[in-house]
Amino acid sequence: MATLAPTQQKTYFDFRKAVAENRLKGLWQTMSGYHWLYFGAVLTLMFSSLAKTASLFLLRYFADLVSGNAEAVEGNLGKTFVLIGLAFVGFAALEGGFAFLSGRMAAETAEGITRRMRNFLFDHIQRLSFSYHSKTPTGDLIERVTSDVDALRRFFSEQAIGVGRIVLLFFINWFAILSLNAKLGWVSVISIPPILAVSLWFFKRVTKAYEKYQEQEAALSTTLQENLTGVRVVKAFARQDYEKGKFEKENWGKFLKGKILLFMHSLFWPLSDIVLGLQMLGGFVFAALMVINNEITVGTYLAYVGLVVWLIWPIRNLGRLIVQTSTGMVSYGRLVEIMKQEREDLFGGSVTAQKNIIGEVTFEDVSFQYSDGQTDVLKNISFTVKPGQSVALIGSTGSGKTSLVNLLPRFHEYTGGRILLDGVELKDYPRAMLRQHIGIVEQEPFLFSRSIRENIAYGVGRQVTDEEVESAARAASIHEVIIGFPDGYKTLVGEKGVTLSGGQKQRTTIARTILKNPRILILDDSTSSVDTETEAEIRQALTNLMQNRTTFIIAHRIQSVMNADLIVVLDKGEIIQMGKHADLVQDENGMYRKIYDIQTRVDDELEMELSRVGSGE
Ligand code: TTP
Ligand code: MG
Repeated sequence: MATLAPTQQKTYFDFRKAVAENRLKGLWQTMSGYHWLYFGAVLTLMFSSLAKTASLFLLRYFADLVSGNAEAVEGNLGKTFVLIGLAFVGFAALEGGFAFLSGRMAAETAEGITRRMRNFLFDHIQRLSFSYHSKTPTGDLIERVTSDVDALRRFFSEQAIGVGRIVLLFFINWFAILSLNAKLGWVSVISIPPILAVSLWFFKRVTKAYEKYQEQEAALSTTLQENLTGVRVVKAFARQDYEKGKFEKENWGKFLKGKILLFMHSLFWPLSDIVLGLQMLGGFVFAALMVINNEITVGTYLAYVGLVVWLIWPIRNLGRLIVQTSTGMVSYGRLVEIMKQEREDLFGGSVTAQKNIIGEVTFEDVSFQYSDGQTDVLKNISFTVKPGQSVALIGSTGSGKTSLVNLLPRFHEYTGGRILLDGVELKDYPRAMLRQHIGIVEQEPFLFSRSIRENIAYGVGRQVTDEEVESAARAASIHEVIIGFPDGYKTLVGEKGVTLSGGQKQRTTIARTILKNPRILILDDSTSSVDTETEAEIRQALTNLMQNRTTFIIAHRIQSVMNADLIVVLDKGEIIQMGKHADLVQDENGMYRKIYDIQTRVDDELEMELSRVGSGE
């Protein structure tokens, strides 16, 4: 008995813990484990800024020395000059060195957090429910995991650290100016409160605009992704122009929303630059007047000029940063939306892995409705399959056959009645356990862009030998096709490798299911895309496979279902007939008989046609 515990389950930091209502708080929690590194980045940044400020004080001393307002060290002017020169070089080295360290640590923080987040999101997304995936566009998800995570990375590497830098630079330099002269200190910050207020107001507007922009970008990438996925349909229906128009429309939308953003920026920056420029100029004039009035020395003036540049710089950038931060916040919000999604519970359920699954399946008055649906797609379904027996589902398209079998592995939860497996309700089985024991050959076969061997061995979850893979392929009558390829089982499937036909794909997925060796087998239209000869071969393979397994067969051809132990005829989600082939064909007015008649007639005509061609008539 295989164990349920996932063997290589790696645990990532659970970002679902970091989805506080307050985005700032959530971001702080998102940094969990990186707080110290981030602190280190801020600290080294502070040292770097201090070195810069110190060099400006050195400049002040130098100017005062030259203008006779300060004393030389030990009265020795030459020695003092040498010392000043050395100190300048030293401060510059410290400033650069610490700035480098700070940048490294910030990048490390940002890359670390976002790498962890991408891993988490990938894992999280594949654990979300079927219904979530069926209603969420793939392009939108891709956009979030790539572009939004990247916006967040920029936030951590540039903006989060930028806030630290700006606050530090501002206060260090402001205190330095205050220590030079208190009056100068206050004059140089007059314009800051209004600038801050305008920045905050602007921040709110830009956040909204950026949210719209990002949504539009997601719409654009969904359009692109759908177009690429459905490229065959587009070409077959010659709808390139229509698709082009659709893409252009979304692209135009993105252009407009981008323009709004740009316009807001182009309004704000010049305005704030003018105000800050005036502020700086006013400060210079004010300080110059103080020099003339002998209130401060020339050295102090020079130091002030240097310091004020580094006081204005952070203010100027604070506005920019506040705005850029809004993009990080929006992206964070978009990621939180995914993180908040409920995961499918794979391991919850009272049945333990030790339980032996025999394979008796009972439907008791089961009804089912899709979570986003309006009506029941299954109604009053009741029947029992004994262990090892086969039940065939037949019925017109859309009658609910696929929906019915998808309830067994709990892809969806039935909404009424009960389904019992070996007498225990399905809801008591952990989903992972059910899926381990149920093998499905899907209606639309899907192969990964990997080797054929990997595709066949996919569902087993253990090392398999070449012989095992081969015998599964033989049973699915695909072995001959595979060894016909130059690389045999190592042949890649998909974009970089061979393109398999629909029937070949289907048989490969049958081989995959044979190798998995499940207790319960679901064959959803498994012979739909193959010719009659191959169909017969596959049917033989499937008959071997079905032995001693409870099997659900969905098929359109009577020949595929007539040997089943129980045939269920579905119509609009309800069972309209049920029984064995021999009994069902007796009912002249039944749907089964109608299908039977049509198919035998078509088959007979086909046979006659073929024999006529064969005999050269
Ligand atoms: P299916 O169960 O897919 O019908 P089917 O398998 O019998 O049809 P086919 O032979 O073509 O494979 O669908 C039953 C109904 O459920 C149909 O009206 C569409 C609806 N439906 C949803 O509403 N949401 C879904 O996700 C699916 C798959 C179907
Ligand atoms: Mg179907």
